[in-house]
Amino acid sequence: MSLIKDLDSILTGMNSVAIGGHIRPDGDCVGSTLATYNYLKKYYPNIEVKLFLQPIQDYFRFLNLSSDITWDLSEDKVFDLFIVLDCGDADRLGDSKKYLEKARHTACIDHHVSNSGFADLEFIYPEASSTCELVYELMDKSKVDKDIAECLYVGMVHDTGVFQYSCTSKKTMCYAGELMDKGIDYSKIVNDTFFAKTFNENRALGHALDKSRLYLDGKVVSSVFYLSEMEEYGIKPSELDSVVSNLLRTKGVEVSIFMYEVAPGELKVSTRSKGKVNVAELCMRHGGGGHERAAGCSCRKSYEDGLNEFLDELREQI
Ligand SMILES: [Mn+2]
Repeated sequence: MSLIKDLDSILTGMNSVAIGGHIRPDGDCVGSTLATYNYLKKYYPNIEVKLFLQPIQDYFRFLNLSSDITWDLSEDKVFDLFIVLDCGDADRLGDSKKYLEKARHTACIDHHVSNSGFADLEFIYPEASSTCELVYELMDKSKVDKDIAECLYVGMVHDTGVFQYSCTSKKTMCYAGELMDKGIDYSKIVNDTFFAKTFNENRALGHALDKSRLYLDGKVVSSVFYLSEMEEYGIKPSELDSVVSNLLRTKGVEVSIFMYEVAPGELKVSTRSKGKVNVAELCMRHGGGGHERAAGCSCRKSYEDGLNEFLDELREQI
């Protein structure tokens, strides 16, 4: 295992490179892989490069060369180098892992605390806000053009909750400022990829907030959404992603809980904390997991019974 000095140094002598990220790619995963892909396409035209990712959200499609992303894994190819980005575990690559296993060289650029160290070349810093921050650090900054800057900015915005979460550092802000200098439409990027919602999503969010109730002297807020309501509002469960963080904005609240039905009799539980309560521990006791301030699990009881269990456990901590 050795440390990556810069991106250019690991590309010299390579004829074929594969780039991959985690399954169900988020903004940082899409941004870091596409930034690297654009860099190779522009400055290393002689390298054959492939970018393997599962289908991405429509709002990331404005990024340059996003249409080159493929999940066609039928070719039996041995790449000179496989670059893994924003992925702490080889299994989270999904089926593209087979190219990693056969590649002559492997590199990993990542910021997950849990990274198991599976590549020959590494650049892993859990304190970094995003993988995009690390990718920018490894690139020759004079070669970062507007297309690459847009990709990197998307990743930083998404993994910091628009520069809000505690992972945001002075360095993050400095890098973001340098990317703004490349002429990107930073305001549009934030709105279109992070805040914008469909009309139905917004109406459903309003309904979920309207149904919310306070518990434990106003320290916990909770709401629920059933399949019948999703049908009524014309939305999918994945379009309720922002409800739980919106609930947490309630003044005086320490923990927000949002449950939504994913199949008859099965609720998905999503929790957020402002910091006093470790919701990862709470969800782990119910077979789930996550981070201290954002975690989830499943519930096969009624909403009322499930919520009462959580409240009993939270009562001691709050
Ligand atoms: Mn990330």
